[in-house]
Amino acid sequence: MAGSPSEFDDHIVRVLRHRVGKDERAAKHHDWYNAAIYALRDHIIDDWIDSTRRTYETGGKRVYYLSMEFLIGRLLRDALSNMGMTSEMEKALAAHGLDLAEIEEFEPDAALGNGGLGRLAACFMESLATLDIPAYGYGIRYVNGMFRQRIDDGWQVELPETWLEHGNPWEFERLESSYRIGFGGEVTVDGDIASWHPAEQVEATAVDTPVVGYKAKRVNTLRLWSATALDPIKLDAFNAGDHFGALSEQVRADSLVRVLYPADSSPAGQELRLRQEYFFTAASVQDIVRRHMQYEGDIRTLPEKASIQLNDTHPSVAVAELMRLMVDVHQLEFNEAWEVCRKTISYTNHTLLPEALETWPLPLFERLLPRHMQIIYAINSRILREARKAGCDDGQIAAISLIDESGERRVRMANLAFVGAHSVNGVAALHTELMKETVFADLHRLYPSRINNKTNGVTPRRWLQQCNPGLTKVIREAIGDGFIQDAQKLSALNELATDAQLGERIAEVKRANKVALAEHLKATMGIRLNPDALFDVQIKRIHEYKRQLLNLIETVALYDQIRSHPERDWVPRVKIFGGKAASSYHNAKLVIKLANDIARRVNSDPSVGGLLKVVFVPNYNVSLAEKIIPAADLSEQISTAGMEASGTGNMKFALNGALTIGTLDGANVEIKDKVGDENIVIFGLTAEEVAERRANGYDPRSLIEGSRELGQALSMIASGVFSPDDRNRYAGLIGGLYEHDWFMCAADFESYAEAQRAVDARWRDPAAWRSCAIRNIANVGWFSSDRTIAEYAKEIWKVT
Ligand code: B1N
Repeated sequence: MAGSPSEFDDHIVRVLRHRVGKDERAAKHHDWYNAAIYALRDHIIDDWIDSTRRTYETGGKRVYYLSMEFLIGRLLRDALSNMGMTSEMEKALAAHGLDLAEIEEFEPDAALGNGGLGRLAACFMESLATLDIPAYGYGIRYVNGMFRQRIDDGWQVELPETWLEHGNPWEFERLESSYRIGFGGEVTVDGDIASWHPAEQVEATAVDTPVVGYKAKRVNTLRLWSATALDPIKLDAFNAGDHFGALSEQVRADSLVRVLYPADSSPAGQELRLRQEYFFTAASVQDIVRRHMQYEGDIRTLPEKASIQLNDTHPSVAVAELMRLMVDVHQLEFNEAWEVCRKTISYTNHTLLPEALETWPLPLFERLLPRHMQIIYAINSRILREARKAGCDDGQIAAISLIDESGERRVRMANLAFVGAHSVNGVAALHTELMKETVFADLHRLYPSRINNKTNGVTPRRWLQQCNPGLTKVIREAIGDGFIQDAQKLSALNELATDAQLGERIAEVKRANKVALAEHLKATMGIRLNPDALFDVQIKRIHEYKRQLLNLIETVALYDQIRSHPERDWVPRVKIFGGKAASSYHNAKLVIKLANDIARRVNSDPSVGGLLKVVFVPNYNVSLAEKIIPAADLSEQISTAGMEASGTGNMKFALNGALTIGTLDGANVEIKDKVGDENIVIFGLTAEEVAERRANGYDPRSLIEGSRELGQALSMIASGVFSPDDRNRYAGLIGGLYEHDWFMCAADFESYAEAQRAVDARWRDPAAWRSCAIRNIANVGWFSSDRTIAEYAKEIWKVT
């Protein structure tokens, strides 16, 4: 209570004084923010040290999650909530006239990731701690994470995000955990011992962040590497007057951890990216091996004590680095080392888009990592011999090879990860089946038991309890709070699916969340939204395969219909879009401009009378997702079937009571199985049908010409109705649909539009809509990342 300072309040005030250096009267909000985190951190540290000690004492196996991205977002609410200290903090701050929600807004998002892959890594870290599994996340401490998106006149502009500007109260630099990372140079051989003499070296230093599990059962470590030059300033050069040259090594080191490549589901391709990948992977593998040798003293027992999970191919050079350490440093015989390597490493694939599979030009790889190149050749000759023995023909051998010989020779990182791992998993059932049939077909024939499925999940703590306290309260009152720890307990709601009172309470919470979002968008964008309209949301990276364009075309068709038939009983809709485009992705950026052009026209057209509003929310990130998802009525998951490996936003929306309109793609297929056909709106071609159409000649032009609604919407866009200032702006984008339409917008349009009208019909029956929302919440508990991680633990890592 205000006025009777609790122990925690005293603690915060002490911290404010002694660590932040302010007294209560002088302290600004930002000082209180720091003090609050430092004070909370003190509690976390005790649990952290306990967890670490427990792992050492029990000598258990540790899981190492290597990921180029960790999209963790803000940590304060998450840590408070999992520590069970939220209300204590609220009271302590209130005693000083401060509001926790307001203080929370001072925390920048740790946006060390692009999208789903990075956010998955963050959910996994939370679930690992919650399940009491000793685990380390390993990645890069990017100084500039994901860029900030500004919308200027409808166009995306990228600005650097300086999340570390005011320091980071969550992190601990570990100077004692530093490793030298080499690049270039040459390899010498003495007897049968090879040694690599790099031409350049930088130092990788660990920076640790605690990851708190639910009820603080365990606190694990997220270890991110920063880079420094071995010789930060060359004094002789400096004294000789070469002031820039004297600092050049530090500049080179800085560049390694400067930026996150803003490419999602596409390869970055530059030398700096390969350097980043090797930098963090080598530091992590050396750290793992050092820890193992310190406690076990024998590298051959590594698989009993360590499981290394590769999050996509970005860290797949780990296979060669681990082999190098075992063979060159610990002098294991190659075959024995290969056994150890395979038993330790496992690999997750996140995309089958052919353009997204990482390969590196062989000359570049060899110049940067000459010893690793030799090791890769040695692995390749073993694998190809095995393949010959198994009866593979030349075509199959070429597909299995770690070197792509079809053009300029390139190293295939996915093949390297596949052969170096004992487990290769996909992220949803459909995706895993497609892995076996397409990209990995030949490797799968050679190693038929290696591919397995681990359908993605999301943490119910962040994506229900913390982002939607209103809904959490209603559910708790209905079925108790066991669902926070075991999300499958949400199924108890099934019995209440037609309970009018519960339906009403959930609808009230949804409305309150919509009002809160509308207020936020009013304050940040100046737009006015009707909270009683259907909030229809598509938030995710902008990518042609995700088909924001299909949604926009349908929006235009709807706009046209409303204008022509204003007397009809239209369901008022708010179309919400958000997402970033890779800076070099022309069409994705054009889609953002189109969304904004359509919004400007539609929102100012009096003839639609507020029945339709279009909003493009700038700078979509984790914190915005936490505000938008609880306010959504309809979740757009409309990728071309076969192209979205899983999706995880789809799970978050359903968990918050939104209905899904979606294709049979990625995890949508499994969501449909769990919630039931009646509680999801499915449309469009199946993955099989898409493949078949592509194979047998697909003619979008005749389809477009055969559909009045589609043809009209397209010609409105193409002819400049939404871009009077530049009538040709969209001619190329729309023209492409007539010519090839690789993503099958034309093929799916009719079915999508029809599905949208079915959504309208359902919306008109509030009782039916509410029970459908309840059934979604009740049946998506399986998509908890706790379930996913439990499967990895049991079937891949063999940890309990
Ligand atoms: O990984 C997510 C999935 O839910 C999504 O369907 C999938 O698109 C996403 C290169 C990627 N796949 N590939 C990437 C990210 C960054 C990069 O540089 C590829 N992201 C995904 C989680 O499984």
